[in-house]
Amino acid sequence: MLSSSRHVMLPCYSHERPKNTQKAFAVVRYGGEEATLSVEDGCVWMYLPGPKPARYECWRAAAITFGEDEKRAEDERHAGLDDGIGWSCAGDVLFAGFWLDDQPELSEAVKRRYEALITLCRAKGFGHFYRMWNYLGAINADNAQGEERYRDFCCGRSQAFEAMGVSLTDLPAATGIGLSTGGVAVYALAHRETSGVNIENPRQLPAYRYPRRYGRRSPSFARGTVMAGAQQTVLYVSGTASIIGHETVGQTLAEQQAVMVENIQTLQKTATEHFPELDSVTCQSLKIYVRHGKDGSLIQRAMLKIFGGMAEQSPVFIADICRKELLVEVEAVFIGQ
Ligand code: 3EB
Repeated sequence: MLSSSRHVMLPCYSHERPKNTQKAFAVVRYGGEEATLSVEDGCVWMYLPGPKPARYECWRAAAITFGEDEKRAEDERHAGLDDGIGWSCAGDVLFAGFWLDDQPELSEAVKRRYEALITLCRAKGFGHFYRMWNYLGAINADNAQGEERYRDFCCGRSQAFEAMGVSLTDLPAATGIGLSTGGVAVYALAHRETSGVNIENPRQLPAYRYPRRYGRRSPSFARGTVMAGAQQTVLYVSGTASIIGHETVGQTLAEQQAVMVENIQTLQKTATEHFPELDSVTCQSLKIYVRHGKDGSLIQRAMLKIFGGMAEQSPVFIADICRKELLVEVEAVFIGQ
């Protein structure tokens, strides 16, 4: 029987602008003043403003099932910029993202852009989202109505998923983090056939069930997604912070780090119940967000020691985090085989 190959996208980080983007679906740059979106030679370029030096995140496809139709992965990428959404796809994987200019209130505009993103991905044949990122300027500031911009954003995102018929248990893993300036940058990894298997952390309430005191609408994301293949299984861990149940725990960096690490480990352990191959994993990458730059190297050293992986693949970003009291948040990609 002909077995068909399956792919996912993986990030590769560099200080230098990636030279060979022949097979890249997207390059996201963090740092600098520019807030732009463009598509060139089949690759989406997204520039997010932030402290320098800049870091580049380059997205390429990796096979998790090596099928007899592997050449499909070598298919020419199709890419474009439609309705303000930059997209690039080949075979079974697609990257798509947009920039939303800053608005006095976010929810309505976020709802419309999210709906447009979901509509476009579905129209291209990639209706399954397995990982998303959300970057918001002034994330902890209040809007004109006195509502925190993160909560305002969460409302529009939640309404969009609901309107598009994405059920709470099918939400992708995600990150929601601040940007130094500007509106909202969103990008997504979508798949032709599967959005993977969602994993929740038994120590944490699912974010989509957070009580009303955290906002009109709960944050829409899963704690993690597993994309399983015959040869490799990838666990995408959402932005993870020092939250137990729905409450922030710990005031110091050390306390928050300990709870956060345990949350990531618990998520991996829970994923292992369904995917034993995740029992022993390689850390493909980490993205470390610290509220205060001075905490960066300490956290990075600790994370590399605990999770392994390469420093180059575990960049630190100085950013505001969606709860004012949170000092650190970490996301991860683990690979088991
Ligand atoms: C939390 O657990 C911390 O709004 O997309 C982590 C990951 C967080 C994603 C999002 C928010 C988001 O609630 C914050």
